[in-house]
Amino acid sequence: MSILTPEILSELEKQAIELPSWAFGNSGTRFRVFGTPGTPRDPFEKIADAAQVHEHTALAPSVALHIPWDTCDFGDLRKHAEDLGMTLGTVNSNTFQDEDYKFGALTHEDAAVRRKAIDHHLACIDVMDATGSRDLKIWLAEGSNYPGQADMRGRQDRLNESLREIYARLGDDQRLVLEYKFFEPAFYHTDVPDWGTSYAQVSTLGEKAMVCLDTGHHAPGTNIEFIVMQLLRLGKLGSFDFNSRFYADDDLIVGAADPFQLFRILFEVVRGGGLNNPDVAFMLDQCHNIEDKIPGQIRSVLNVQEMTARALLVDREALTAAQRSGDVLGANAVFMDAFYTDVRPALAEWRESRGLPADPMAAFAASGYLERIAADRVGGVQAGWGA
Ligand code: PSV
Ligand code: MN
Repeated sequence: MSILTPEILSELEKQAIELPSWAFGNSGTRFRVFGTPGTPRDPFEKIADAAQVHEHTALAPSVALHIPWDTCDFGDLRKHAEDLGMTLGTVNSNTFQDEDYKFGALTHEDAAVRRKAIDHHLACIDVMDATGSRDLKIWLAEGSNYPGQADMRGRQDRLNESLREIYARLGDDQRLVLEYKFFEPAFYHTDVPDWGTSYAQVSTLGEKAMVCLDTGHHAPGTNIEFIVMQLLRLGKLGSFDFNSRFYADDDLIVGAADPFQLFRILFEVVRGGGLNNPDVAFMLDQCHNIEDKIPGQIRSVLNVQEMTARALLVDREALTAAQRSGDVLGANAVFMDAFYTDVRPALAEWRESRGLPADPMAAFAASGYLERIAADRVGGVQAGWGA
């Protein structure tokens, strides 16, 4: 008998993780962006690569777009995605790569710059209308570098005004998710640095505004699962950007840096009713600096699946009993037993029973897809940050 019960398997079967289109383009650090043979030259090729992740895992049926990086005919892109069995997901705005935004965008002192930034978001909502996307994700690279440089209070007020205008344009079935990040590119203050600020802002907008939690956007040592618990409790956890980090916003493969932290986060997701809950979108925000992009994404979605399985294995009854009776070590043992359970053989068997490869990494490597795109995608400009 498999260690994964039919109840657990039915939860795992419903799991869907959105891939970031930008993961398939070239990325790097501020020192160097490395190219890879076969890197997509346009959004159509990015979607084709994302479809490979889904084909081998049945875990990743949608792709998030970044505007303007993925600008194209969105009707055609939608059709292309649907032909490949994929959908277009979250639309990410970008107010961090334009000269006018040096001192801010939605918070800028100058009304003309704010207008331009708001209009960009309204254009993103037009994209959502064309792609059928539900969520607009806003991450703002806004803040200041020196004490006294900026009126932090005024910026918070202007941010709220700008967000209200964007929110007002959302359709009935559309949402806005506001992502926070504690620093970078600003080094002294950031306008949306933490979940509390994001929550304070989105709470004034309405029900269709939620918080986006990027797992790489906290100070070292932050108890991220506590934030997950609190946002779920408040009904304001709109989405995750999953990745992992050793130092700052490293954007590494999910679960690579701290698998136990991923387990703790997913346990709170399960505990708080966030698993397979349409209100809580699971996305990856991970960029590959040196590893092959498609298998990198396959590894990430499998890591999320494995840790979800382990989180579902926690004996909740035994845990609650131990918690209630003050059995500190007993409660911890129940928790750790699930974390230390190797679910990989059971997942491989289950995959095979569904007509999927037991080992998606090996199956993708054997498929020859990477060699094919390296041979076919000759000429043109490889996509990367800014394209
Ligand atoms: C910012 O660091 C971020 O996490 C946001 O989600 C951006 O949209 C994304 O990275 C891509 O640069
Ligand atoms: Mn992110």
